[in-house]
Amino acid sequence: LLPCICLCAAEYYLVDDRIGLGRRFDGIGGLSGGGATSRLLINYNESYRSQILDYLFKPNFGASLHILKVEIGGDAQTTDGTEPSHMHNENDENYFRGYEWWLMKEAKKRNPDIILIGLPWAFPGWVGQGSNWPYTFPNITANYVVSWVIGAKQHHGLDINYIGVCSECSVMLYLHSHRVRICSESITYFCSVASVHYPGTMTIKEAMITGKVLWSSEDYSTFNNNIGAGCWARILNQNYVNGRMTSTISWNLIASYYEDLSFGRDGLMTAEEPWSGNYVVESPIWITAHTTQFAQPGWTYLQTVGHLKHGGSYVALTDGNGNLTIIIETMTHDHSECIRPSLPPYTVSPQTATFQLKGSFVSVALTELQQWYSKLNFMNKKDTLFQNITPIKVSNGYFTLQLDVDEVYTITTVTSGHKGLYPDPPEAAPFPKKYFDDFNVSSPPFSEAPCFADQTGVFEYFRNLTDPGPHVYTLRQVVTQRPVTWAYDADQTITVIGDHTWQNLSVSCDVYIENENGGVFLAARVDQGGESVKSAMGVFYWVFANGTYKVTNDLGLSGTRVGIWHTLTLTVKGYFAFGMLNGYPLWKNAVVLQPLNGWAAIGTNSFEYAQFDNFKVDAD
Ligand code: 147
Ligand code: CA
Repeated sequence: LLPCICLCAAEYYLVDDRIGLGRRFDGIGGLSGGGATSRLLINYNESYRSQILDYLFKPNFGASLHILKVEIGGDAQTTDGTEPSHMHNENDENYFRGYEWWLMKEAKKRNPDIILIGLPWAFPGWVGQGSNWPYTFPNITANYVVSWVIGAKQHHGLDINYIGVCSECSVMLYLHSHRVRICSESITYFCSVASVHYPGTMTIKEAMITGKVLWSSEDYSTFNNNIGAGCWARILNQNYVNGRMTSTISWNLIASYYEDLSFGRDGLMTAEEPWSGNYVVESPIWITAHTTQFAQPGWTYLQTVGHLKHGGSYVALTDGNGNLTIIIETMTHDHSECIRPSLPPYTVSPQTATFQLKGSFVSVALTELQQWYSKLNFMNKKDTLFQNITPIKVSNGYFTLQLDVDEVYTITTVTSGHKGLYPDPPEAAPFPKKYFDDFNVSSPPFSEAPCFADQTGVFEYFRNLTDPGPHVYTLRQVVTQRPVTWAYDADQTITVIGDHTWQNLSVSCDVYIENENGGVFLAARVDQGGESVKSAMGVFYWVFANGTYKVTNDLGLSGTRVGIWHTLTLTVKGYFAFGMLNGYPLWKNAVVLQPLNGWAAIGTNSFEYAQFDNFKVDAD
């Protein structure tokens, strides 16, 4: 034994493969969707957009993720917005909507080995054939999901590695157990993989006993500051140590949605300002790198993994060809709580840990190991994030670490680790106060117009071939039936844009009602979206096909007609609002006591077709 000269507690840990190995490591991933969590990412200019993608997916650069899981859009609100379906209607098929195809291709470009997973959260209404149930007609649902997988291959050359095969099960569980049952019951089956959501590092006994491959296929969902990083570091290790889960996937991949929507900034990094180009490589990215850059799917955990005597945990993995990676975390309770489930109390204190390599890892040639180090600070001190520090000396198979609290160490034979760095992106800046979009794009790269974040319904670029001229290129709401979903969608469609702090502004838009009994609105100070879009307040200026209009404070309540274009203008200033129709005042001095701020928005009275053009904002 080595002499122990320090006064602090010193403990020994074995890293040994003589007793056989543990489970296969299946990788670390991020989840785009569930829903619309990558909405703003696509609107970044190059080269910021590529830089962000490199921080996420490029091997030996940043998070270097092994897995990308995406939502199969279902035209429905699934947390931070709606994602478009590849089949809005029974006879419709289009594999160029939304941004998940693009994201998968960008991920593949950077890492051809990345594992792709698709899972639906919700379905277009027709899939339920009148019921709010995706498996009243299981064949329809199955065909719908299979079409997506085939479309991925045919139109994008993408091989989807895993799909929610029992999508009915997952959907049933989403519908029934969402936020209601305890986490251990929310199980989805991916082929031969049993996956749990937010398991709190614990697993169900049955999964341990049967030896079934077990994943935490949705986890994290924590604000991406250092506590979020602490949560992520702890669960990346302990999902295996405590739960024998061999894959952990972060909801979400990247916080690329307006921060005032549900679960703002619960992503591994933040990119919520395409208009400024600002993005933030948050600490969870570097926590991810501690594992992803030094162990790949197909590596195997050793059986010698566990808890440290004075708090924290360690895992060890090998590629079976002599490579060894050990990841150690010492996250304290209060600095590593995740959003859910609650974390039972425990203590962590500074400690000395001596690791003894045994079995195939004792090699006379092995005199040092690469060392990557992070320390999360919580008192205005600078963090150390993923720093390549002096290799650690190994003598006779032993090495010793002085561990403080809230640290992560990777000790490894792998020498390809690298901390990627781009020049700082532009400074953060608010959404422009003056904004205009005429939607005149003849072959748009994405179906959505920049920065509009659909909260119910789907708003797409549209080419109106019957228009005599001024409104050929428009934005059209295309969901005409309530989707099969978790009931978060409003009864009206709505897409929001801008700055949630906007108070006094004028917003104007040409509108075209298509439905005989239809109506559309233009709104300001829309205070809520995401899961609470139904209860959004604001100033809503409605016009209807029968010529009536109204002004309401919420989504629930002119001379306008179906089939012709009108220009609506809504101005809110202090406690008053007024509205114009086709450039003439229609109503004025509507008193607005609250809300005092919020986004601008457009939408429709029901799930109905309608078009919008020349959207314009002028905010103070
Ligand atoms: C997840 C959703 O699947 C995501 O789309 C997103 O809404 C996320 C936000 O935290 O929540 O759903 C949950 C899954 C499991 C639990 C709660 C929410 N749970 O175990 O309590
Ligand atoms: Ca236009």
